[in-house]
Amino acid sequence: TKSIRDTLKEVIPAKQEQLKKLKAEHSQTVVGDIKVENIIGGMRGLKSMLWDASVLDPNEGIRFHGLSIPDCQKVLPAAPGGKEMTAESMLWLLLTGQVPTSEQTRELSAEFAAKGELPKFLEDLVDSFPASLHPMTQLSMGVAALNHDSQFQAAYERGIKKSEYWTYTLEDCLTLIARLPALAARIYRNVYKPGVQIPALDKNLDLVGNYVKLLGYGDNHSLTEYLRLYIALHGDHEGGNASAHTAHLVGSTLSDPYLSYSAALLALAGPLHGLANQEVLRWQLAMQKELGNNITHDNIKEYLWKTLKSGQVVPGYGHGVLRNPDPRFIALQEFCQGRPELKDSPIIQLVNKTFEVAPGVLKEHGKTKNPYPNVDATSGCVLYHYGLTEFKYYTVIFGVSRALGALTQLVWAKALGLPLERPKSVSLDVLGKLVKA
Ligand code: FAM
Repeated sequence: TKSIRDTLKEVIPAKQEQLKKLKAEHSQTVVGDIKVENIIGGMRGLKSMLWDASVLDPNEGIRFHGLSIPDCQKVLPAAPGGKEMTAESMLWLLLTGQVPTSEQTRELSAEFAAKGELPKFLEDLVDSFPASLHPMTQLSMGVAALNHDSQFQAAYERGIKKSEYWTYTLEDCLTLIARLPALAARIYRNVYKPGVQIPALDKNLDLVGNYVKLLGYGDNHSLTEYLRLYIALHGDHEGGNASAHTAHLVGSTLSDPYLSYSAALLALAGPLHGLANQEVLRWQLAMQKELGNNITHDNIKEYLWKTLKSGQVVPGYGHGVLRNPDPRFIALQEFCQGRPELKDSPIIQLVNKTFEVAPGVLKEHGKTKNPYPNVDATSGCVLYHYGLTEFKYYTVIFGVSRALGALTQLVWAKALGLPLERPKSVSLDVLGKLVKA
Protein backbone atom coordinates (compact mmCIF):
# COMPACT_ATOMS: atom_id res chain seq x y z
CA THR A 1 0.00 0.00 0.00
CA LYS A 2 1.15 3.49 -0.84
CA SER A 3 2.50 5.42 2.18
CA ILE A 4 1.36 8.87 3.22
CA ARG A 5 4.69 10.27 2.05
CA ASP A 6 4.46 8.71 -1.42
CA THR A 7 0.83 9.79 -1.74
CA LEU A 8 1.76 13.38 -0.89
CA LYS A 9 4.68 13.29 -3.37
CA GLU A 10 2.06 12.35 -5.98
CA VAL A 11 -0.60 14.96 -5.17
CA ILE A 12 1.57 18.02 -4.43
CA PRO A 13 2.79 18.82 -8.00
CA ALA A 14 -0.74 19.26 -9.40
CA LYS A 15 -1.67 21.70 -6.63
CA GLN A 16 1.61 23.58 -7.15
CA GLU A 17 0.71 23.90 -10.86
CA GLN A 18 -2.83 25.11 -9.99
CA LEU A 19 -1.39 27.82 -7.73
CA LYS A 20 1.28 28.82 -10.26
CA LYS A 21 -1.39 29.26 -12.96
CA LEU A 22 -3.60 31.30 -10.62
CA LYS A 23 -0.64 33.50 -9.69
CA ALA A 24 0.37 34.04 -13.33
CA GLU A 25 -3.10 34.78 -14.62
CA HIS A 26 -4.92 36.39 -11.70
CA SER A 27 -2.57 37.99 -9.19
CA GLN A 28 -4.21 41.36 -9.81
CA THR A 29 -7.80 40.11 -10.09
CA VAL A 30 -10.12 41.64 -7.46
CA VAL A 31 -12.21 39.05 -5.57
CA GLY A 32 -13.96 41.22 -3.02
CA ASP A 33 -13.87 44.54 -1.26
CA ILE A 34 -12.74 45.60 2.20
CA LYS A 35 -15.11 47.58 4.37
CA VAL A 36 -14.39 49.51 7.54
CA GLU A 37 -16.40 46.83 9.40
CA ASN A 38 -13.82 44.23 8.34
CA ILE A 39 -10.93 46.30 9.64
CA ILE A 40 -12.50 47.07 13.01
CA GLY A 41 -14.67 43.90 13.25
CA GLY A 42 -12.10 41.12 13.42
CA MET A 43 -11.88 40.59 9.62
CA ARG A 44 -15.21 38.66 9.62
CA GLY A 45 -15.88 37.28 6.13
CA LEU A 46 -12.71 38.79 4.64
CA LYS A 47 -11.36 36.43 1.96
CA SER A 48 -7.69 36.81 2.82
CA MET A 49 -5.92 33.46 3.17
CA LEU A 50 -5.47 30.18 1.24
CA TRP A 51 -6.50 26.99 3.09
CA ASP A 52 -7.05 23.91 0.96
CA ALA A 53 -8.23 21.05 3.17
CA SER A 54 -11.60 22.37 4.28
CA VAL A 55 -14.15 25.04 3.37
CA LEU A 56 -16.84 26.30 5.73
CA ASP A 57 -20.23 27.21 4.27
CA PRO A 58 -22.24 29.45 6.66
CA ASN A 59 -25.41 27.44 6.11
CA GLU A 60 -24.33 23.85 5.56
CA GLY A 61 -21.17 23.87 7.66
CA ILE A 62 -17.82 22.24 7.05
CA ARG A 63 -16.65 20.15 4.09
CA PHE A 64 -13.29 18.36 4.10
CA HIS A 65 -12.00 18.33 0.51
CA GLY A 66 -15.65 18.55 -0.53
CA LEU A 67 -16.90 15.78 1.80
CA SER A 68 -19.54 16.64 4.41
CA ILE A 69 -19.41 15.01 7.85
CA PRO A 70 -22.05 12.39 6.88
CA ASP A 71 -20.02 11.70 3.69
CA CYS A 72 -16.90 11.21 5.82
CA GLN A 73 -18.74 8.91 8.21
CA LYS A 74 -19.67 6.74 5.23
CA VAL A 75 -16.30 6.49 3.48
CA LEU A 76 -13.51 7.01 6.05
CA PRO A 77 -12.19 3.75 7.55
CA ALA A 78 -12.86 2.82 11.18
CA ALA A 79 -10.49 1.25 13.71
CA PRO A 80 -10.40 -2.53 14.09
CA GLY A 81 -13.57 -3.48 15.98
CA GLY A 82 -15.00 0.01 15.64
CA LYS A 83 -17.48 1.80 13.36
CA GLU A 84 -16.56 5.48 13.70
CA MET A 85 -14.02 7.20 11.45
CA THR A 86 -10.60 7.60 13.08
CA ALA A 87 -8.09 10.44 13.52
CA GLU A 88 -5.81 8.64 11.06
CA SER A 89 -8.45 8.39 8.33
CA MET A 90 -9.39 12.08 8.73
CA LEU A 91 -5.71 13.11 8.74
CA TRP A 92 -5.12 11.16 5.51
CA LEU A 93 -8.08 12.86 3.85
CA LEU A 94 -7.01 16.33 5.03
CA LEU A 95 -3.40 15.86 3.95
CA THR A 96 -3.96 14.16 0.58
CA GLY A 97 -7.57 14.91 -0.45
CA GLN A 98 -7.97 11.14 -0.88
CA VAL A 99 -9.95 8.56 1.11
CA PRO A 100 -7.44 6.11 2.56
CA THR A 101 -7.81 2.31 2.64
CA SER A 102 -8.06 0.60 6.02
CA GLU A 103 -4.56 -0.76 5.41
CA GLN A 104 -3.17 2.75 4.88
CA THR A 105 -4.74 3.97 8.12
CA ARG A 106 -3.39 0.92 9.99
CA GLU A 107 0.12 1.78 8.80
CA LEU A 108 -0.33 5.33 10.09
CA SER A 109 -1.60 4.00 13.44
CA ALA A 110 1.45 1.73 13.72
CA GLU A 111 3.80 4.62 12.94
CA PHE A 112 2.12 6.80 15.58
CA ALA A 113 2.30 4.03 18.23
CA ALA A 114 5.97 3.45 17.42
CA LYS A 115 6.82 7.17 17.74
CA GLY A 116 4.46 8.08 20.56
CA GLU A 117 6.79 7.90 23.55
CA LEU A 118 7.78 11.21 25.16
CA PRO A 119 11.45 12.11 25.66
CA LYS A 120 12.45 11.79 29.34
CA PHE A 121 13.17 15.55 29.68
CA LEU A 122 9.60 16.28 28.59
CA GLU A 123 8.09 13.88 31.14
CA ASP A 124 10.16 15.60 33.85
CA LEU A 125 9.11 19.05 32.56
CA VAL A 126 5.39 18.17 32.56
CA ASP A 127 5.67 16.43 35.94
CA SER A 128 7.18 19.63 37.36
CA PHE A 129 4.05 21.70 36.58
CA PRO A 130 1.74 22.46 39.52
CA ALA A 131 -1.67 20.72 39.23
CA SER A 132 -3.17 24.21 39.48
CA LEU A 133 -1.59 25.21 36.13
CA HIS A 134 -4.40 25.05 33.52
CA PRO A 135 -4.14 21.87 31.38
CA MET A 136 -4.12 24.00 28.20
CA THR A 137 -1.12 25.98 29.43
CA GLN A 138 0.63 22.69 30.21
CA LEU A 139 -0.21 21.30 26.76
CA SER A 140 1.07 24.38 24.95
CA MET A 141 4.32 24.42 26.96
CA GLY A 142 4.81 20.68 26.37
CA VAL A 143 4.27 21.00 22.63
CA ALA A 144 6.68 23.95 22.39
CA ALA A 145 9.36 22.01 24.31
CA LEU A 146 9.02 19.07 21.88
CA ASN A 147 10.68 21.34 19.30
CA HIS A 148 13.87 20.10 20.94
CA ASP A 149 13.77 17.31 18.34
CA SER A 150 12.44 19.34 15.39
CA GLN A 151 13.74 17.91 12.11
CA PHE A 152 12.67 21.04 10.22
CA GLN A 153 14.65 23.33 12.52
CA ALA A 154 17.76 21.14 12.32
CA ALA A 155 17.51 20.87 8.53
CA TYR A 156 16.97 24.62 8.17
CA GLU A 157 20.13 25.30 10.16
CA ARG A 158 22.04 22.89 7.87
CA GLY A 159 20.69 24.80 4.88
CA ILE A 160 17.91 23.25 2.75
CA LYS A 161 16.13 24.33 -0.40
CA LYS A 162 12.61 25.82 -0.12
CA SER A 163 11.34 22.87 -2.21
CA GLU A 164 12.35 20.53 0.64
CA TYR A 165 10.66 22.48 3.46
CA TRP A 166 7.42 20.44 3.28
CA THR A 167 9.13 17.06 3.75
CA TYR A 168 10.78 18.05 7.05
CA THR A 169 7.61 19.84 8.11
CA LEU A 170 5.64 16.65 7.49
CA GLU A 171 8.06 14.62 9.62
CA ASP A 172 7.69 17.04 12.54
CA CYS A 173 3.89 17.07 12.13
CA LEU A 174 3.61 13.27 12.17
CA THR A 175 5.94 13.00 15.18
CA LEU A 176 3.97 15.68 17.03
CA ILE A 177 0.63 13.99 16.36
CA ALA A 178 2.12 10.67 17.49
CA ARG A 179 3.24 12.23 20.80
CA LEU A 180 0.05 14.16 21.59
CA PRO A 181 -1.75 11.22 23.29
CA ALA A 182 1.11 10.54 25.73
CA LEU A 183 1.55 14.26 26.44
CA ALA A 184 -2.17 15.01 26.79
CA ALA A 185 -2.77 11.88 28.91
CA ARG A 186 0.21 12.60 31.18
CA ILE A 187 -1.21 16.06 31.90
CA TYR A 188 -4.60 14.51 32.75
CA ARG A 189 -3.04 11.90 35.03
CA ASN A 190 -0.77 14.42 36.81
CA VAL A 191 -3.63 16.81 37.50
CA TYR A 192 -6.52 14.43 38.21
CA LYS A 193 -5.09 10.95 38.97
CA PRO A 194 -1.72 11.64 40.64
CA GLY A 195 0.37 8.64 41.53
CA VAL A 196 -1.50 6.21 39.26
CA GLN A 197 0.87 4.39 36.85
CA ILE A 198 0.25 5.44 33.22
CA PRO A 199 0.04 2.36 30.91
CA ALA A 200 2.40 2.06 27.92
CA LEU A 201 1.25 2.73 24.36
CA ASP A 202 -0.21 -0.35 22.66
CA LYS A 203 1.44 -0.98 19.27
CA ASN A 204 -1.84 -2.42 17.95
CA LEU A 205 -4.08 0.51 18.86
CA ASP A 206 -4.96 3.58 16.76
CA LEU A 207 -4.11 7.09 17.97
CA VAL A 208 -7.36 7.68 19.86
CA GLY A 209 -7.48 4.09 21.14
CA ASN A 210 -4.09 4.72 22.74
CA TYR A 211 -5.11 8.16 23.97
CA VAL A 212 -8.19 6.76 25.74
CA LYS A 213 -6.13 3.88 27.16
CA LEU A 214 -3.50 6.25 28.59
CA LEU A 215 -6.26 8.46 30.03
CA GLY A 216 -7.44 5.37 31.93
CA TYR A 217 -10.74 4.73 30.11
CA GLY A 218 -9.50 2.08 27.67
CA ASP A 219 -12.14 -0.45 28.71
CA ASN A 220 -14.95 1.90 27.63
CA HIS A 221 -15.49 1.01 23.96
CA SER A 222 -18.33 3.53 23.52
CA LEU A 223 -16.23 6.43 24.90
CA THR A 224 -13.34 5.36 22.64
CA GLU A 225 -15.63 5.36 19.61
CA TYR A 226 -17.11 8.73 20.63
CA LEU A 227 -13.65 10.26 20.88
CA ARG A 228 -12.64 8.80 17.50
CA LEU A 229 -15.65 10.57 15.96
CA TYR A 230 -15.18 13.77 17.98
CA ILE A 231 -11.43 14.08 17.33
CA ALA A 232 -11.90 13.35 13.60
CA LEU A 233 -14.77 15.77 12.93
CA HIS A 234 -13.27 18.57 15.02
CA GLY A 235 -9.89 18.32 13.26
CA ASP A 236 -10.26 21.19 10.80
CA HIS A 237 -12.67 24.10 10.42
CA GLU A 238 -11.28 26.23 7.58
CA GLY A 239 -8.25 28.48 8.02
CA GLY A 240 -9.61 31.57 9.73
CA ASN A 241 -10.51 30.19 13.13
CA ALA A 242 -8.17 31.55 15.78
CA SER A 243 -6.14 28.38 16.42
CA ALA A 244 -5.72 27.42 12.75
CA HIS A 245 -4.94 31.00 11.74
CA THR A 246 -2.36 31.31 14.53
CA ALA A 247 -0.62 28.11 13.44
CA HIS A 248 -0.54 29.39 9.86
CA LEU A 249 0.83 32.82 10.82
CA VAL A 250 3.54 31.49 13.15
CA GLY A 251 4.47 28.74 10.66
CA SER A 252 4.84 31.36 7.94
CA THR A 253 7.83 32.83 9.82
CA LEU A 254 9.50 29.36 9.48
CA SER A 255 9.04 28.63 13.19
CA ASP A 256 8.88 24.83 13.26
CA PRO A 257 5.55 22.91 13.59
CA TYR A 258 5.97 22.45 17.34
CA LEU A 259 6.27 26.20 17.99
CA SER A 260 3.48 26.92 15.48
CA TYR A 261 1.05 24.50 17.08
CA SER A 262 2.02 25.56 20.60
CA ALA A 263 0.96 29.09 19.63
CA ALA A 264 -2.28 27.74 18.12
CA LEU A 265 -3.08 26.03 21.43
CA LEU A 266 -2.78 29.35 23.26
CA ALA A 267 -5.45 30.77 20.94
CA LEU A 268 -7.56 27.65 21.49
CA ALA A 269 -7.36 28.31 25.24
CA GLY A 270 -9.66 31.35 24.92
CA PRO A 271 -13.30 31.19 26.12
CA LEU A 272 -14.63 32.51 22.80
CA HIS A 273 -12.81 29.71 20.96
CA GLY A 274 -11.77 26.27 22.23
CA LEU A 275 -12.33 26.88 25.94
CA ALA A 276 -16.06 27.09 25.16
CA ASN A 277 -16.41 23.33 25.61
CA GLN A 278 -15.20 23.73 29.19
CA GLU A 279 -17.46 26.76 29.70
CA VAL A 280 -20.51 24.88 28.36
CA LEU A 281 -20.17 22.19 31.06
CA ARG A 282 -19.57 24.74 33.79
CA TRP A 283 -22.67 26.65 32.63
CA GLN A 284 -24.92 23.58 32.16
CA LEU A 285 -23.91 22.14 35.56
CA ALA A 286 -24.63 25.48 37.24
CA MET A 287 -28.02 25.47 35.52
CA GLN A 288 -28.66 21.88 36.66
CA LYS A 289 -27.73 22.84 40.24
CA GLU A 290 -30.06 25.84 40.23
CA LEU A 291 -33.01 24.09 38.52
CA GLY A 292 -32.69 20.85 40.52
CA ASN A 293 -35.25 18.30 39.27
CA ASN A 294 -37.47 21.04 37.95
CA ILE A 295 -35.95 21.16 34.47
CA THR A 296 -38.64 22.66 32.23
CA HIS A 297 -38.37 24.72 29.06
CA ASP A 298 -39.59 27.78 30.98
CA ASN A 299 -36.99 27.35 33.71
CA ILE A 300 -34.23 26.93 31.13
CA LYS A 301 -35.44 30.04 29.32
CA GLU A 302 -35.30 31.97 32.58
CA TYR A 303 -31.76 30.76 33.21
CA LEU A 304 -30.72 31.76 29.68
CA TRP A 305 -32.05 35.29 30.21
CA LYS A 306 -30.26 35.48 33.56
CA THR A 307 -27.02 34.56 31.80
CA LEU A 308 -27.56 37.17 29.08
CA LYS A 309 -28.66 39.89 31.47
CA SER A 310 -25.51 39.37 33.55
CA GLY A 311 -23.51 40.28 30.41
CA GLN A 312 -22.23 36.76 29.75
CA VAL A 313 -22.43 34.94 26.43
CA VAL A 314 -24.30 31.62 26.22
CA PRO A 315 -21.39 29.19 25.72
CA GLY A 316 -21.75 26.74 22.84
CA TYR A 317 -24.02 29.00 20.83
CA GLY A 318 -23.24 31.36 17.96
CA HIS A 319 -20.35 31.27 15.53
CA GLY A 320 -18.16 33.60 13.53
CA VAL A 321 -19.17 32.01 10.20
CA LEU A 322 -22.00 29.50 10.77
CA ARG A 323 -25.60 30.73 10.44
CA ASN A 324 -27.29 27.31 11.04
CA PRO A 325 -26.89 24.49 13.60
CA ASP A 326 -23.34 23.13 13.36
CA PRO A 327 -23.26 19.74 11.53
CA ARG A 328 -20.59 18.70 14.03
CA PHE A 329 -23.14 19.29 16.81
CA ILE A 330 -25.69 17.22 14.87
CA ALA A 331 -23.25 14.33 14.29
CA LEU A 332 -22.32 14.16 18.00
CA GLN A 333 -26.00 14.32 18.99
CA GLU A 334 -26.77 11.45 16.60
CA PHE A 335 -24.05 9.39 18.26
CA CYS A 336 -26.00 9.76 21.52
CA GLN A 337 -29.38 8.98 19.94
CA GLY A 338 -27.99 5.61 18.89
CA ARG A 339 -27.09 4.61 22.46
CA PRO A 340 -29.81 4.17 25.16
CA GLU A 341 -27.42 4.81 28.05
CA LEU A 342 -26.57 8.19 26.52
CA LYS A 343 -30.11 9.12 25.48
CA ASP A 344 -31.24 8.81 29.11
CA SER A 345 -28.24 10.61 30.64
CA PRO A 346 -29.40 13.69 32.64
CA ILE A 347 -26.58 15.95 31.39
CA ILE A 348 -27.22 14.94 27.77
CA GLN A 349 -30.95 15.49 28.20
CA LEU A 350 -30.24 18.93 29.63
CA VAL A 351 -28.15 19.80 26.57
CA ASN A 352 -31.04 18.65 24.35
CA LYS A 353 -33.62 20.65 26.30
CA THR A 354 -31.37 23.72 26.18
CA PHE A 355 -31.09 23.31 22.40
CA GLU A 356 -34.90 23.35 22.20
CA VAL A 357 -35.15 26.84 23.72
CA ALA A 358 -31.79 28.64 23.40
CA PRO A 359 -32.07 29.63 19.70
CA GLY A 360 -35.45 31.27 20.42
CA VAL A 361 -34.06 33.21 23.37
CA LEU A 362 -30.99 34.32 21.41
CA LYS A 363 -33.19 35.43 18.50
CA GLU A 364 -35.31 37.46 20.92
CA HIS A 365 -32.14 38.87 22.53
CA GLY A 366 -31.36 40.05 19.01
CA LYS A 367 -27.54 40.38 19.08
CA THR A 368 -25.93 37.18 17.82
CA LYS A 369 -25.87 36.68 14.05
CA ASN A 370 -26.09 32.93 14.71
CA PRO A 371 -28.51 31.79 17.46
CA TYR A 372 -27.76 28.11 16.89
CA PRO A 373 -25.44 25.67 18.71
CA ASN A 374 -21.85 25.07 17.66
CA VAL A 375 -20.00 21.82 18.31
CA ASP A 376 -19.05 22.86 21.85
CA ALA A 377 -22.68 22.90 22.96
CA THR A 378 -22.55 19.11 23.12
CA SER A 379 -18.94 17.93 22.76
CA GLY A 380 -18.28 17.67 26.51
CA CYS A 381 -21.50 16.16 27.85
CA VAL A 382 -20.73 12.62 26.61
CA LEU A 383 -17.32 12.81 28.29
CA TYR A 384 -19.03 13.91 31.49
CA HIS A 385 -21.55 11.09 31.28
CA TYR A 386 -18.77 8.51 30.94
CA GLY A 387 -17.01 9.76 34.06
CA LEU A 388 -14.47 12.09 32.45
CA THR A 389 -16.01 14.87 34.51
CA GLU A 390 -12.98 17.17 34.78
CA PHE A 391 -14.27 19.76 32.29
CA LYS A 392 -11.24 22.04 32.70
CA TYR A 393 -9.46 19.33 30.70
CA TYR A 394 -11.90 19.25 27.78
CA THR A 395 -10.12 21.83 25.62
CA VAL A 396 -7.00 19.63 25.74
CA ILE A 397 -8.99 16.99 23.85
CA PHE A 398 -9.99 19.68 21.36
CA GLY A 399 -6.27 20.54 21.15
CA VAL A 400 -5.41 16.95 20.22
CA SER A 401 -8.07 17.08 17.50
CA ARG A 402 -7.28 20.49 15.97
CA ALA A 403 -3.68 19.36 15.33
CA LEU A 404 -5.01 17.26 12.42
CA GLY A 405 -6.08 20.35 10.47
CA ALA A 406 -3.58 22.94 11.66
CA LEU A 407 -0.57 20.68 11.03
CA THR A 408 -1.94 19.60 7.62
CA GLN A 409 -1.90 23.25 6.60
CA LEU A 410 1.66 23.79 7.80
CA VAL A 411 2.72 21.04 5.38
CA TRP A 412 0.70 22.52 2.52
CA ALA A 413 1.76 26.11 3.18
CA LYS A 414 5.36 24.89 2.71
CA ALA A 415 4.50 22.69 -0.31
CA LEU A 416 2.79 25.65 -1.98
CA GLY A 417 5.57 28.04 -1.01
CA LEU A 418 3.18 30.44 0.75
CA PRO A 419 5.12 33.47 2.06
CA LEU A 420 5.39 35.17 5.44
CA GLU A 421 1.93 36.45 6.35
CA ARG A 422 1.91 40.24 6.73
CA PRO A 423 -1.43 42.11 6.40
CA LYS A 424 -1.43 45.89 6.42
CA SER A 425 -2.73 47.71 9.53
CA VAL A 426 -4.00 51.31 9.50
CA SER A 427 -4.34 53.96 12.22
CA LEU A 428 -7.65 55.63 13.07
CA ASP A 429 -6.36 58.83 11.43
CA VAL A 430 -5.36 57.02 8.25
CA LEU A 431 -8.76 55.30 8.27
CA GLY A 432 -10.41 58.66 8.81
CA LYS A 433 -8.70 59.99 5.69
CA LEU A 434 -9.48 56.81 3.70
CA VAL A 435 -13.22 57.09 4.32
CA LYS A 436 -13.19 60.74 3.24
CA ALA A 437 -11.35 59.99 -0.03
N1 FAM B 1 -24.44 34.47 23.63
C1 FAM B 1 -24.61 35.81 23.83
N2 FAM B 1 -24.23 36.77 22.96
C2 FAM B 1 -23.66 36.34 21.81
C3 FAM B 1 -23.45 34.99 21.52
C4 FAM B 1 -23.87 34.03 22.48
N3 FAM B 1 -23.70 32.73 22.29
N4 FAM B 1 -22.86 34.89 20.32
C5 FAM B 1 -22.69 36.15 19.87
N5 FAM B 1 -23.18 37.02 20.77
C6 FAM B 1 -23.09 38.48 20.72
C7 FAM B 1 -21.66 38.89 20.57
O1 FAM B 1 -21.03 38.91 21.84
C8 FAM B 1 -21.82 40.28 19.98
O2 FAM B 1 -22.20 41.15 21.01
P1 FAM B 1 -21.48 42.60 21.13
O3 FAM B 1 -21.87 43.32 19.87
O4 FAM B 1 -22.01 43.17 22.40
O5 FAM B 1 -19.99 42.32 21.18
C9 FAM B 1 -23.01 40.11 19.05
O6 FAM B 1 -23.73 38.95 19.53
C10 FAM B 1 -22.62 39.87 17.62
O7 FAM B 1 -21.72 38.77 17.63
P2 FAM B 1 -21.64 37.83 16.32
O8 FAM B 1 -21.15 38.69 15.18
O9 FAM B 1 -22.93 37.11 16.15
O10 FAM B 1 -20.58 36.73 16.71
P3 FAM B 1 -18.98 36.85 16.63
O11 FAM B 1 -18.53 36.42 15.27
O12 FAM B 1 -18.55 38.20 17.12
O13 FAM B 1 -18.50 35.79 17.73
C11 FAM B 1 -18.52 33.72 18.85
C12 FAM B 1 -18.65 34.38 17.48
C13 FAM B 1 -18.43 32.21 18.65
C14 FAM B 1 -17.25 34.21 19.57
C15 FAM B 1 -19.78 34.09 19.66
O14 FAM B 1 -20.89 33.49 19.02
C16 FAM B 1 -19.70 33.62 21.08
O15 FAM B 1 -19.15 34.30 21.94
N6 FAM B 1 -20.23 32.37 21.38
C17 FAM B 1 -20.15 31.83 22.72
C18 FAM B 1 -18.77 31.20 22.95
C19 FAM B 1 -18.61 29.95 22.06
O16 FAM B 1 -19.46 29.09 21.99
N7 FAM B 1 -17.45 29.87 21.36
C20 FAM B 1 -17.08 28.65 20.64
C21 FAM B 1 -17.11 28.86 19.14
C22 FAM B 1 -16.79 27.52 18.48
F1 FAM B 1 -17.02 27.58 17.17
C23 FAM B 1 -15.33 27.15 18.66
O17 FAM B 1 -14.46 27.94 18.32
N8 FAM B 1 -15.11 26.00 19.16
